[in-house]
Amino acid sequence: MKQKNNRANASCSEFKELFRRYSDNPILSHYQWPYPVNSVFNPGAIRLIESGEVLLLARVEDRRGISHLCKAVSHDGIKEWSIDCSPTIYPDPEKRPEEIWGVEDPRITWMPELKCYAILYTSYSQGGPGVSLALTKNFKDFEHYGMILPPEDKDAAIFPKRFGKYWAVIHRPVPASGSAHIWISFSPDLKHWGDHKILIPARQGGWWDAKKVGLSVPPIYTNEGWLILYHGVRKTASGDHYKIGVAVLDKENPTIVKLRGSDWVFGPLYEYERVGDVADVVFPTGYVLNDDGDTIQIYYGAADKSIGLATASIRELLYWLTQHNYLGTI
Ligand code: BMA
Repeated sequence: MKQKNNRANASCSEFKELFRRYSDNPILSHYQWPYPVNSVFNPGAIRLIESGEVLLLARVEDRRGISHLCKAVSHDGIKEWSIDCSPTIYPDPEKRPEEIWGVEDPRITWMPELKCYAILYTSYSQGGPGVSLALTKNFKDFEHYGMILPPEDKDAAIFPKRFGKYWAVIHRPVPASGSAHIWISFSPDLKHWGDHKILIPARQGGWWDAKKVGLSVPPIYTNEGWLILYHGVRKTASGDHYKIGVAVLDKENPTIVKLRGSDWVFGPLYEYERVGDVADVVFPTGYVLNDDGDTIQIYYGAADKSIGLATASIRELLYWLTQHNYLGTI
């Protein structure tokens, strides 16, 4: 029982948080927006290939309750954001009926082979939320692929490379009954998706990630494999509580989960994370890697209202995982 010994040996003073919040959180909120909106949260994030600047594509909920995506760019990804004066990706139900109730929660990946950025986002259709794909080179012109995975499905991101001939997407369908697990699917052309497999199952019973799990930020390439941050949702008498956990997938075969942490590593703590439009939510959707090749800046929605920033060390997360690995679900 390696896990038990580790716990017994760790004194309180040795405990160090793996995610470290920026002292001036939240870094972006609806007060800063150049036009009237209800909330700004769950942003996709990417370091721009040409300029090295950090681009966030925030989910912005307007005062009708319908979301669009709006970009904000900054040199250091912390302050002095230059925010688009109007929506960057606006739902267009005439061309894309699946977007009738908005577009939400983007995840961005740079695709070296295609020389463009891939954005996976939730389209809120009359049949429920599904996963849509758009490609872009400049975040001004977008090639829309439409809904690639039908409702109910969300929390999707694409890997930056093919495995053999196939692109791979991680996503989270919701079944009519039972638990909602994280899945992986493959496609030869980005349009037709198959070979669907459960990747990270929700645990059961009293676990923090029982019943419902979903991918957070896009998969992070490391020497040990693909580092995955995911959210777990626990149903409580006072509503759903969101916490963040970590796992590692095999580098060459991402259907293999090598490590999965037993404990959550990040959860709602401060007022801006505990009080908002939805209480007790931290919801990371984007990260950028810093110049040291180890520190990641993680961007997260706080209580479905504003955007927070936390940093973590890939090395520390991987080491922690080796000490807290538990692949079971019971
Ligand atoms: C999820 C998504 C997110 C939201 C979260 C917490 O299901 O809808 O957009 O941030 O719930 O409300």
